[in-house]
Amino acid sequence: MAIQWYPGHMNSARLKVAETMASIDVVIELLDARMPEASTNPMVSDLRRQRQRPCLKVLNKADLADPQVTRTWIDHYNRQDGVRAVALSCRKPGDAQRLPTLCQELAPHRNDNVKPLRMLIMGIPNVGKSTLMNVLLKRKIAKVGDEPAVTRSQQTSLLDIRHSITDTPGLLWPKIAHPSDGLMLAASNAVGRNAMIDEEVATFLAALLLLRYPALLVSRYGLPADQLAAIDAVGVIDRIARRRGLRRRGGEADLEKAAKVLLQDYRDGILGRITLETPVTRRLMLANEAAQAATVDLAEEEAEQGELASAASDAPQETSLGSLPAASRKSLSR
Ligand SMILES: Nc1nc2c(ncn2[C@@H]2O[C@H](COP(=O)(O)OP(=O)(O)OP(=O)(O)O)[C@@H](O)[C@H]2O)c(=O)[nH]1
Ligand SMILES: [Mg+2]
Repeated sequence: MAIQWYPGHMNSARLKVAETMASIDVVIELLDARMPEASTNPMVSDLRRQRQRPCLKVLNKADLADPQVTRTWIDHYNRQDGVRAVALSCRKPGDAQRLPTLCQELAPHRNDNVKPLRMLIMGIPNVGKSTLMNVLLKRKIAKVGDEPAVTRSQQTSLLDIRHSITDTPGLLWPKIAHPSDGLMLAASNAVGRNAMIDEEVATFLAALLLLRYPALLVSRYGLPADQLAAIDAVGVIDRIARRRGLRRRGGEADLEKAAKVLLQDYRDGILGRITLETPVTRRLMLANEAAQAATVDLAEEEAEQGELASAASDAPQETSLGSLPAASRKSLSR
């Protein structure tokens, strides 16, 4: 089931941001360094392009992400025309202090006491926007918390006489196009609890970790390194349940509790530094989805032609692919 979460307050927040966009100079688009593209809200570029506002992409929570992959992402973005990207961790306050200078470079005309530089922080829920605001201001003015939708309204403060900064509520978008993006967002705690099923998200995460970070599963949960090929994602969760003694009343493994353990360990960085997507896996995912969509289109076209042909003919014994019911053809062509 595709994950979607767009509660009413996000729609009001989007309208408010559209209004504020008229009176700011630079957007700081906060992305999650563990999944930069999955955490890219398409509404951010739509909103800022309507007002032609420049944007600094900031890959936050870099302390939790795989440093080698973060470098690849930064190179990837900085090769794109008109894009400037940096990685940082709000856990290292010094990191954030270079942002005003970087933003200033994107809006050189706003550089004096009469025209202070006005920065707007945007991004998905729980990515660290309010934390960044507090770090830049060097005092706690915005409420933060490790759950999505903590901030419910915009808040603007002066950094100094030359810079102002606005924090905004986290925004997702009405239809998350790629199912794996929804799962990555949910795994990283950007989606409300009622919009996801922990076991489903943890199974997705376990499959990804088996593929890309098996050594971290071995060291944290004692998975047998020499038998990993025989363990699947559900097997990982089952193993966590047994190792932690998580059992239901009847004695069987409590997979629901084990799923929560895996998700929390990943979110807290206890498993190690993990990035869920790279520029290469992203390209492959998009190519796979396009190929699947093309197969379905082709099958539907064939179905239509088959129906036309059979309507035009009285021959009862037609056996081509086109004569099968659409649903069977879809599963055959996959
Ligand atoms: N490890 C790590 N945690 C961070 C970082 N930045 C923020 N956090 C944590 O992420 C959680 C969410 O932070 P917030 O600042 O409330 O996130 P937000 O984007 O304002 O969230 P909403 O207001 O819900 O949209 C908090 O637990 C922060 O401590 C970071 O760079 N590294
Ligand atoms: Mg916030």
